[in-house]
Amino acid sequence: MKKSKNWKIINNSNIHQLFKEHPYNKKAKQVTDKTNKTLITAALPYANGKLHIGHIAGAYLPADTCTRFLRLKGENAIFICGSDENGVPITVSAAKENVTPQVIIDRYHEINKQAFAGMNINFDAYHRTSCSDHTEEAQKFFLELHQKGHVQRRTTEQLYCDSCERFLPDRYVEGTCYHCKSELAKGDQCETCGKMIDAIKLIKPKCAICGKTPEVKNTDHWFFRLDNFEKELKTFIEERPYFRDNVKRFSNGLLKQGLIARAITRDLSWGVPVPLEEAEGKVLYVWFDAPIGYISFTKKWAEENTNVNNNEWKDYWINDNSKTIHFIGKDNIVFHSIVWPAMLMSHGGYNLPHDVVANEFLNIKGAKTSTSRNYAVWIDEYLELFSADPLRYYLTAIAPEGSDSDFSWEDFQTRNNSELADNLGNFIQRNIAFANKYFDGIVPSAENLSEDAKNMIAEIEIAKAEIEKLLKKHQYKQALQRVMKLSQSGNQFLENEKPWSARKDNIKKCAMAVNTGLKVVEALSLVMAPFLPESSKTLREMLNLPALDFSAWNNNWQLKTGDKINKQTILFRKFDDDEIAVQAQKLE
Ligand code: B3M
Ligand code: ZN
Repeated sequence: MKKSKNWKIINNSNIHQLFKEHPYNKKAKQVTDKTNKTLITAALPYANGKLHIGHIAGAYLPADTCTRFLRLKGENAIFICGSDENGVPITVSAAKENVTPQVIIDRYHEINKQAFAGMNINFDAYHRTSCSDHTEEAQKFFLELHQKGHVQRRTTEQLYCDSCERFLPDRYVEGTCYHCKSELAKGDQCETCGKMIDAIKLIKPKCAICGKTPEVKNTDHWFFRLDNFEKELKTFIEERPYFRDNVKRFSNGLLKQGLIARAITRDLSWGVPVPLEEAEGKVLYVWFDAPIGYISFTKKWAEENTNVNNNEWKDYWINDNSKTIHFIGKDNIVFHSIVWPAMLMSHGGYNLPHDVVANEFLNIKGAKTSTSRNYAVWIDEYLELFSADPLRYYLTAIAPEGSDSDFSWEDFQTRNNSELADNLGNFIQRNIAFANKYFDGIVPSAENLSEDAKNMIAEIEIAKAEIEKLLKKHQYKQALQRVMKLSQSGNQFLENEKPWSARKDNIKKCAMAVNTGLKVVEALSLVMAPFLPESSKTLREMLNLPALDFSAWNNNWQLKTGDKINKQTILFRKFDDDEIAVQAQKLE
C-alpha cells in the first residue's frame, strides 16, 4: 500500500480572479442544494512534463472560457482539475533521470500550476492523484465495481523483460503499430493513429528501458466488463446528439467494433494499489484511477471551500439538475465517452457526463508538437516574455475545434498586431481618448441619434445574443470572431461619424458619436471577458466601472451620460519582428 503522504493541501488562492466574491463564499445550506449546478473539468495533465500551447488550446483554455462565461451568466459553475500523477510515463521518466517518481511529480505539479495561473486559467481546485484521499476514493470505486461483479480476474499473457526483471505494461514497451505501421506505438495506444494497442500484437516490441526484446509470460489481471455496458452506452451516446462530431464518430466507431473487457490493473509499484489481498504488487491502471479524480477533487474542493458539512460535492455528482462537462483532447475521447461513463453506470448513483467537449490537435507549422524533440512552445517560457491575453486570443482564434489547426509565431504576431492591437485596442483607445480630449473624460450626452448610431446600438444587443448562443454551443472560435466583428463595426461607425472633425463644427454630433462609441466599448468589456479576462479587467478600470462579478452578463449596461471615465492605457502592444524571430528560431 502506497504510504499515505501528509500532503500540504493545495491552497486555492487562484479562484477566478474575475469573481473575487465567489458565489460559494455564501453560507452553503445545510442540506445539499438541488439548484442547477455545472461541473467543468479538464483532462488531468500528467505531472510528467511541462505544459505547451497544444495542451492549453486542447482543453484548458476552452474550459476556462466556458467557466468564466457560465459565472457571468449567474450559473453555479466550478472548474475542477489536477495533476495525473500515476501511470507508466512518470515511472519511465524517473528511471531515465535516475530519481524517484515523487521527484518528477512534485516538480511538474508545481510548474504546471504556475503555468495555468500565468495564463489566468483559474481552477476552483487543482489537486493531485497521488494524494491519499484520491487513493482511497479510487480504491472504494474499484471495490464497488468488483462487488457488483463487473470486474473479473483473468490470467493474461504480458510482455516481460528478463533483464529488467519486470513486466512491461503500457509505455514500458514500444514497437510498430499493427493498425497503421507507425513506429510510435506504445503498449497501450498508438501515438500516431490514436488506436488502442494490445501490446502482445505489437510488431518488433522492445523494452522502453533497456531496449531488449521482451518475452511473453502469464500474469493475473482484473478486467472491467466494459462489454456489459454496450447497450446502455449506445443509449448514452444517442441521448447526446449535441456531442461534437469527433466524439460521436470515435464512440460509435468503438461501439460498432463491439466492446471488450479491459484490463484495469498493472504490474507496477507506482500508482493506486489494487485493494485485494490476492493482487499484491499490482496497481490500478492509470486510466481507471485518473477520471475518478474528477470526483475526489470535487470532494476536496467542497472540504476547502464550503462549510463544514462538505456535502456540496453531491450538488454536482448526485443531482439531476447538475451537468458535468469534460474538456479533453481527441486522444482522450474513448476514455471519456465510453470507459468513464460505463464505470459510472457500473458504480451507480453518480451523474453521467452531460457533454464531452473534445478538441483536435494543435500543430506547429504543420508538424505535431513533440515533447521529446522539444518541438513545442512551452507556456512557462512564453510567459517570461509575453502576457496571457494575446496567447489566449490567438489559441482561441485558431482553436482546433473541428479539425487540427496550426500555430506559427509569424501568424501569432500578425493577428496580435492587426486584430488585437489595430482593431480591438485601437477602437477602445480612440473612444476613451476622444472622451478625455474633447469632453474632459465625461461621457457626453447623445441627442438626435444618427441612423448609424441607432444601428450601432442595435448591433450591441444582437452581437451579445449571438456570442451567448455560440458560447453555449462551445463554439469559442466563432464566438470570439463575433466579438471582433462588433469592434470592427465600432471602428466603421467612427469612420462614418468622424467625431474628430465633427468636434470643430458640430459638437453635439461629436458628443453623440463618442457617447455611442463608449456604449460599444462597455459592451466589449463584457463580451471579451471570458476570452481576455486581464484586458477586460483593465478596460473596466479605464471606464471607471465596477469589476465584472457573478451574473454580470444579465445586468443592464452601466455607463451613463455625465459619468467620469479614466485615461486610456495601451491594452495590446504590438510585437516587433525581431522578438518574434527569436522565438520562431527556437523551433528550427
Ligand atoms: N492524464 C492526459 C493525457 O492523456 C491524461 C488525462 C486524464 S483525464 C482523467 O493527455
Ligand atoms: Zn528491459
